[in-house]
Amino acid sequence: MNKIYFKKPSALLWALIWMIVSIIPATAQDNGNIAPDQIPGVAVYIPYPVDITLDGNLDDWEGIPVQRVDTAVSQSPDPNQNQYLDFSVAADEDNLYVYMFSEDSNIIAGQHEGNFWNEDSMEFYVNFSDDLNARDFSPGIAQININGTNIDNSSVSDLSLSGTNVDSYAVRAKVFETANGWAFEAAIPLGSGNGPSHGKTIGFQVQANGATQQDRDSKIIWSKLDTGDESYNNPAVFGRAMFFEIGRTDIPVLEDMGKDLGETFIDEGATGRASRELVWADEFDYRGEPDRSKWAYAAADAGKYNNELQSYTTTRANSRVRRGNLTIRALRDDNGRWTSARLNTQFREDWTYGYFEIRAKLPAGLGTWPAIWMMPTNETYGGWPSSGEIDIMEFVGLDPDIIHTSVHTEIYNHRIDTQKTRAAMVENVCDEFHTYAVEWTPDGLFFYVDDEPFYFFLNEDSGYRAWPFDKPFYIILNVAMGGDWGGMNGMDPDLDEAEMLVDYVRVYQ
Ligand SMILES: [Ca+2]
Ligand SMILES: [Ca+2]
Ligand SMILES: [Ca+2]
Repeated sequence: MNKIYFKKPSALLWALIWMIVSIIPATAQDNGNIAPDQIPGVAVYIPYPVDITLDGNLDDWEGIPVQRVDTAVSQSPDPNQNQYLDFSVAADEDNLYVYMFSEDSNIIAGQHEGNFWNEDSMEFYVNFSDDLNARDFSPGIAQININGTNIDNSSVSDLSLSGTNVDSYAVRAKVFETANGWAFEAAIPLGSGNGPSHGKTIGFQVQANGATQQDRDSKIIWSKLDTGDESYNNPAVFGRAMFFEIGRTDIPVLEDMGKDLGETFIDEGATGRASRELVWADEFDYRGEPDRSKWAYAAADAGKYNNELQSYTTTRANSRVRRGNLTIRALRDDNGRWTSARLNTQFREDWTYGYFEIRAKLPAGLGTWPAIWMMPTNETYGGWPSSGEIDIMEFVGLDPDIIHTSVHTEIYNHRIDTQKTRAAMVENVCDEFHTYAVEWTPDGLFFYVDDEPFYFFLNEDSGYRAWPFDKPFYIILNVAMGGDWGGMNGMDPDLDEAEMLVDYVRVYQ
C-alpha cells in the first residue's frame, strides 16, 4: 500500500450520489437482486425477510447482492491468496445472516495454537447499539472473528470464535472450503426488540485477515472509515448496514454515514496550524551544542522506569546540531553499554494549549525506541500518570513503519491497560522526514502525521483523572534503547549506533 490516509468525498458529494441512486430504484434491482447493491465501503443493504439455512449450500442466497471488497490496508504479495473477499448480508425476524468468502489458495489454520490472529480468518463487526459513532465496544457492539479451524465442523454451534463481546451472542456458522478458498454462512441473533425494520441502520464491517507468505500479511477491509486496521478497537470506523424490506420500491436514505477523522476533528473544534501564530521554534540552523537557552538535558538514568539500556549524556557524541538538524545518537561502546541523549524544554519553556509540530527522521533497528512527547511541568494532580503524558510519536524498531500515538492519564494508562492509543502504518519513517504534531485545546488532543489527522482524545469533562491537560507541559525528544517495550523482542546484535534527526520543533498558539 502506498499511504494510510484516505480522502473521503465530502458528505455533500455522497448525498448527491445517494440522491441519484435513490431516484432510480428500478435500475438498482434490474439485475434480479432483491435489494440494491452497496455503496462501496460506505453502506450495504440487509434484505429481509429471507430464509437462510446454515449448510454450506448457497442456493438460499440467490438474489441477495454479493459485495466484493478488494481494498486492503495491507495487501498479500501472493496473487492467489487474500486478494479480495466477497460478502452478503440478509436478515429474518431473529437473525442477521452474513456470508463471507475469501479467495485463498493456502488456508493457514491451527498453526499458532490459540493465536488465530496470525492465521487466515474472516470477521464481521456489528453495532446494534444506539450510538453508531461509539468509540468503545459497549454492549450491543461485537467483533466476531471466524478462523479456518472451523472448516467442516460437525455442528454450526460448535465454533472456535474470537473477538470482542463475542460471548454475548450465540453465533452459529457453517464454515466450508470452496474450489478457490473458503467461506461461511453465519447467523448472529438480532436480540429481542431489535428486529428488522425498513431503513433501520446498524454499524457493520467485514474484514479478511490473511496469512499468505507471512503471518498477518494481508488485511482486506470493507469500511472506508477504517484506514488503519483499527476496527477491532474503534467501532466508530465501521460502515453502515440498512435493513431493506424485500419488495419495497422506496430505498432508505442513509442519514448517518459516519465521520472520518478530518470531519471529527472539525466537529470537535480542532482548527489546525494555519489558524495560529508561531510562538516558539528551534529550526536547528546552527552548529554544535543544542541551544541551551531552549534545551535542557535529562539525567543519565531518566529511562530507568522502563528498564531501558542507555544512560543519557550531554556529550556531542550523543547530541549535536549540524546541517540543519538536531541529531540524537544512541551509541554502544566496546563493553556493550549504550549511551544516548534526552533533550527537553523543561525549565526553559512550557505551554498550555497550542499546536506542537516536530519534523523528524527515526532510527531503524531492533531495539530502538525514539520518542517525541510532552510531560507536565508540575505534578499538580500527582505523580505519573495522574498529571498526564502526551506521546506525540513513539516508534519501536521491532515494529517497522508503525507509528504510535498515546495519551496517559490516571484512568487511561498502560499500567492498567486502559491507555488511549493508536498504532498505524506510516511508510518510510526511518528513511524520510515526517511531521508529527499535536493540537492541544481545552476540548481535546488532536494528533497529526504529515498534516493528516491521525488520532484524537477528547476532554470528557469528568475531572483531572481523565483530563489533567489544563496545566503547562514541556517537550521531550529522546532515543531510548531496549527497555520494556523497545527491547521486548531483544536487540539487533549488530546494532551499535542509532540516530534520530530532528529538522525543527515549532510551537503555534
Ligand atoms: Ca445455505
Ligand atoms: Ca492464506
Ligand atoms: Ca532545520
